Amino acid sequence: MSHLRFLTAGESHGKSLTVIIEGLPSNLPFNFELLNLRLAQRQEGYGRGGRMKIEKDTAEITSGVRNGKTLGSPVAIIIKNNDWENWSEIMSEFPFEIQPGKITVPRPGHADMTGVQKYNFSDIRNSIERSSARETAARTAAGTVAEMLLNFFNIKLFSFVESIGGIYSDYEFYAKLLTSKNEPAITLLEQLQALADQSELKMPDTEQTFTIIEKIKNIKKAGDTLGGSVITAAVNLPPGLGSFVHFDRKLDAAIASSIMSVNAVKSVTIGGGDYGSTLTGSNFHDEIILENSRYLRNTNMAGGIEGGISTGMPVLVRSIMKPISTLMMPLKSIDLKNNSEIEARRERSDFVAVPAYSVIARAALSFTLAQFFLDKFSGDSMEEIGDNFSNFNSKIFSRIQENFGG
Ligand code: EPS
Repeated sequence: MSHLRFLTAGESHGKSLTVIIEGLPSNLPFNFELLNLRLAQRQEGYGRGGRMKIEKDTAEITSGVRNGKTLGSPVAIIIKNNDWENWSEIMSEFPFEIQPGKITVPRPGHADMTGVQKYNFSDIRNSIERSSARETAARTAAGTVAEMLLNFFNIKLFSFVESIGGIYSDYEFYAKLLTSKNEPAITLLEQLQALADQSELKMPDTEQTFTIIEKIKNIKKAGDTLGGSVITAAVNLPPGLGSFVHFDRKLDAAIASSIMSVNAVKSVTIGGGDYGSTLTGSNFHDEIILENSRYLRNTNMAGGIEGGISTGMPVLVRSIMKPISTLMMPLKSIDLKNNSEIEARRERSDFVAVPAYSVIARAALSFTLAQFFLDKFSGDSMEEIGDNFSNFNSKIFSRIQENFGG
């Protein structure tokens, strides 16, 4: 498997987030603008809470990049938490001089209870800090560096909101993507992304945006929260990423894992997987066609992956984020200090984070695709990888003719 990997560190209200990306080749032009754009986009979206007014995420590159290009050494990125100054005593690394108030009531749906049970904590604050979705800023940074690598080879990434609180976009765009050929799907994705980039909800539909914002306002007033679904895609991938030879080399399984690991994600579907329980085989599967010396598909229910291997069609992923679990109209819980029944704790939080999640999902998909890309076309410099990539790509068709031609 590819050596490309990353590690993040950082508590939500600690000093900063750190990410180290290891296994990048040398000579990748570093797109500082794209990195800060993705970090800023992750902070946007109607429905965020007070914290996003405090933070202004920017990436400080502390190693691995010189003169605008990667060196092949680990790339380290720091993102400061502006909120730290309000938390420096509560989050101090040194023994407390005065013990801050302990949190003893776990919120349903959060990692509060599971963290306490697993790590033997005496303060739920210790569960909250690392399980917070603040960590996704660091993951977005890692994924955006991967996106730079993919962009270099003309592989483009897309991600936007499909629905929030059960209200879908007017356009039946996911069904269209699943039933389109390669080129029309790329054009449609470009159009949808351009629309989504202008929307406060990162949703390619201005009419529904208004209805949904009204719904979020009402939900917020009622002390409740909403989830939603996101479509994430990659185009211009070569065929041949991933493998069927072993379960841990399947591209679809790896994508599902990296997307599902984003906070609050409860469902991931590749292509038209959701329709697999109702359609017949002849309606589900994509016919193989020959277009400009490329074996492609007439439709894309497989979501660009067959047998755990990329087909060359767009990779299509639909995922679902559950509603935020911090409620201002709390559910019941138990106070761990005396086991009495009590309402769960209210605290500052987002009401809807689906637009932000769409940015994180793109980063998660990018990182996994870059791992599989480097696995197939491995090399120490971008030039060496480029040679391996074009050598494979330019010969796919002719090799099949040699192998099967009469
Ligand atoms: C989060 C709770 C909120 C969110 C946070 C995720 O933070 P706070 O507890 O400081 O109000 O704003 O998201 C981020 C900080 C972020 O950068 O996305 C949670 O409990 O997961």
